[in-house]
Amino acid sequence: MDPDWLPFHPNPSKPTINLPKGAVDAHCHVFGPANKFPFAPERKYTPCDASKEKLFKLRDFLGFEKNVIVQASCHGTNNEALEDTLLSSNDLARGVAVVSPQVTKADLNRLDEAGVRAVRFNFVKRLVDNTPREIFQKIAKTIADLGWHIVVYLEAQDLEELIPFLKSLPTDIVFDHMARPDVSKGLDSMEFNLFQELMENNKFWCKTSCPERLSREGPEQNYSDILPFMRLLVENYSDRVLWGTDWPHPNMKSHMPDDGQLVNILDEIAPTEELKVKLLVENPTRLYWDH
Ligand code: 0GY
Repeated sequence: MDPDWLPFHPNPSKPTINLPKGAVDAHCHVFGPANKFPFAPERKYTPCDASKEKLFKLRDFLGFEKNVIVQASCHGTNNEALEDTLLSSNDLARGVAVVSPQVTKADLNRLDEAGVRAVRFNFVKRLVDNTPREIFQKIAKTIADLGWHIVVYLEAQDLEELIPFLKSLPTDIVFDHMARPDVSKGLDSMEFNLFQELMENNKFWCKTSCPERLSREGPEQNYSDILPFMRLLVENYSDRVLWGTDWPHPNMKSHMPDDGQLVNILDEIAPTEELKVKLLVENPTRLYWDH
């Protein structure tokens, strides 16, 4: 692993809030193990191993029932670790894959069978090389036939330029981590207003996740500066929001979050039982299991 890599928390605290039955951690990853599922040669970072066994143990410990596992850039377009995890999950996991334009119908059908329901388009420059839009368009067209959707990872400053492209895609779109708002610009920034305008359109969903990446205040202040962003989206778009731990928290440099603390934050951003059920159960179930 990279010399400055921060491994996931060795013993997170037990959440003090109760999660609703059937709760889904809708954004997490598996890494390797590298001796079985090597990382991609084109990767921008080399993480620690984060196995399916550790992920399932954390799921149970935190009180979740299911996972949505997102293919991370360090595995490139080789989805074998993801597929292996889905197949050993007892139908308790679904996947978001990353595929190349050469992907065959047979590959897609096999991934679908294993539990993949989406592809991810990554626009974060520190994580991936640029992919021409025509290639994403081609992939989008192919996966739309399967009833899959598209998950996009981008940063707030790149949103405006990408809007026409995102609107042109033929499936629902899910934004990772609220499209990474800049907390220092406040709730009323041009970028966050644009993002909310997009969210008015039923085609768009978002994950109200990753306070640990977006907060400037950090865990000592319970990430309080980013919580108003999360809560606003949960309250205003309650039928199209998802939540995830982001375990094992790749590329965190400032600190490694305690997953139990991240779960407790749900009480701040989804303060009623009704909002929690939508965010953690109904929405992810509709998108990943009812399809
Ligand atoms: C996340 C965030 C990050 C990494 C990746 O695919 C990835 O490598 O998504 C990040 O570094 O911000 O969602 O895991």
